[in-house]
Amino acid sequence: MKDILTAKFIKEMCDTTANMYRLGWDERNGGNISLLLDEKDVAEYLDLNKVIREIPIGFEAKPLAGKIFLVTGTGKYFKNVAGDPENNLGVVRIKADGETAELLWGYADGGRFTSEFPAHMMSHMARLAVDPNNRVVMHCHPTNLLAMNFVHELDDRAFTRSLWQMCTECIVVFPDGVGVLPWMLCGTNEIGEATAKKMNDYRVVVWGLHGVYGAGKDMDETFGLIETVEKAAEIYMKTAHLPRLNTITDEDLVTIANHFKVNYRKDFID
Ligand code: 2HA
Ligand code: ZN
Repeated sequence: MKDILTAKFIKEMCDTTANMYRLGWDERNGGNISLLLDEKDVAEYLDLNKVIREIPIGFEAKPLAGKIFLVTGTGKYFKNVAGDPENNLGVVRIKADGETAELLWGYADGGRFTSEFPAHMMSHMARLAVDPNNRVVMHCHPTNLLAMNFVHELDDRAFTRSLWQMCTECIVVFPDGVGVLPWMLCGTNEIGEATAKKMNDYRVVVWGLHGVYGAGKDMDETFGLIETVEKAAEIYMKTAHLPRLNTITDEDLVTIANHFKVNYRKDFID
C-alpha cells in the first residue's frame, strides 16, 4: 500500500486550500471543499474494508451510496491543511443506507467533516445528475464578491449580467451564469437543499452576504471558476461608485459567446 500523503488528491487539496487562504478567501475556519475520488485510486493507498468509525450525516444521500469523498474538516483552518492533512482532512465513503459516512482516513483528532456537508453532498447529487464528470464542490468567502453582495441586487439575472459585463471572458467561463440565494442560516439541510436546487441550473451559487459555492470537474477548473467570478466582482467594486463611460454591451456578450461556441443563458441577455 502506498503512502496516502503522496497521493495526487491529497497534494491537490493541500495546494488548493493554501492558495485560497493566501488569496484571503478563507479566514479562520471559513470555507470547505469536497472532492469525489475514484475508488480504484483510493485503493492504492487505503484498505477499503477498514472503516475507522462511522459518522451520521443527518440527511439522506442514497444516490451517493458507495461514493468516496475527500472532505475538509469542521472547525479546521485552510491555512493549516498542508502542514497537517491527517487532522484537517478526511476520506469518507457514503454507506448503502445513505445516512452514514464511513471514515476511511483522516479526522485523526476525532473530528468530522465540514458543517456544510449537506450543501456539499446535495450539490454533488445535483451536479452529477447534470454532468457525470462533476467531482468538486468548493465553498469560500471571496472578499470582493462578498462586498458586492452588500451593494448589488441579489437576483440571478441582474447579478450575472453585472459580472458578465466586468471581464470579457466571464460569459465564456460561466455561460450558465450565477445563482443567488438570499441570506440564510448556514450549516443546515435547508441551505443545502436551496443550494442544490440552484445547482441544477448553475455551477456557481452565491450565498447572499456569506460567500460562494462552485462546482466543477476538477480542482483547477472549480478554483478557476471562483477566481473568475471574484475577479469580475473586484472590477465591479473598483468601478461601481464611478461614472461608467464604457461598457461591454449585450451585443458584445453574444459575439464573444458565439465565437467561443458556449451555450450561454439567452434569457439573461436583453
Ligand atoms: O466552514 O465557511 O459556511 C466554515 C464556513 C461555513
Ligand atoms: Zn462559509
